[in-house]
Amino acid sequence: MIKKYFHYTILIVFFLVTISPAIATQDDNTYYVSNDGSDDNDGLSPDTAWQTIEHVNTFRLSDNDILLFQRGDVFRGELRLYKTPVGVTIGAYGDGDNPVLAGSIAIENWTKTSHASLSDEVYEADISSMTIDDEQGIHHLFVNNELMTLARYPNVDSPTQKNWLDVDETAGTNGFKDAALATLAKPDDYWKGATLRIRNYSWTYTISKITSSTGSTGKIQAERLSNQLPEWGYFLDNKLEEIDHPGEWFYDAATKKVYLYPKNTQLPF
Ligand SMILES: [Ca+2]
Ligand SMILES: [Ca+2]
Repeated sequence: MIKKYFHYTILIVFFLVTISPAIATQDDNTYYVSNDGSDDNDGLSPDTAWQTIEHVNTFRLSDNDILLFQRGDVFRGELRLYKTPVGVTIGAYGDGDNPVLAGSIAIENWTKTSHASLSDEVYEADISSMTIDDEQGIHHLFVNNELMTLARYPNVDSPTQKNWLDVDETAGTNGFKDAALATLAKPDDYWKGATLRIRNYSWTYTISKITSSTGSTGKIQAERLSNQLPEWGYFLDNKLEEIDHPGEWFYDAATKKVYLYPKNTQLPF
């Protein structure tokens, strides 16, 4: 069972509201939004504040209106402002820390995973009822504001090579080989669909989807690569079966499940 106070959050967009001076002219309306408000209110005073960004999005503001979020509160969702109206000011009211507009979704329905390939330390959550853009997927997973690590190899605490592997030899266009992968003895195409993150110039990294892999030779083929030369560093992530270390996570878009291996400090569930 997940205790209610224990929140997991997927962060897609995260920013603080920039505080702007709220100077009203005669015809402007000022609207208030507060966690303690209600979307049935008129929003026109702190005592009759709206509650949610979702409601703000359904309301058509007029030119030069002012929209104020209560300090100390966190608002979830995406604030959508259009080209019209113009001159809308967004700011804050009340005391305390500046309000946070977190473009994120809280996941609370975690259970121990039943996935046969994963450690029983791993938890999973079905998010099929949530609206996730399949193209975008999930960019980041936070647990109590701590950024988690997309399931990867080598793990972040690997002692050698500072958690990176290095290319042994270039293998044609978009490919390379590494004996360190061959020693893993993974089946062919084990890494297909995972993500390669490789440093291939002094000033750039390339992030590319893996199109095939060969277990016996440690060959990786990716969608687009250049300069994948010996000794350049890389690691592989976005692979479900690589959740084997606390802090790692993965989102399976096909089954709409998020998997997480929580850190000890993030228990209890
Ligand atoms: Ca190597
Ligand atoms: Ca791992």
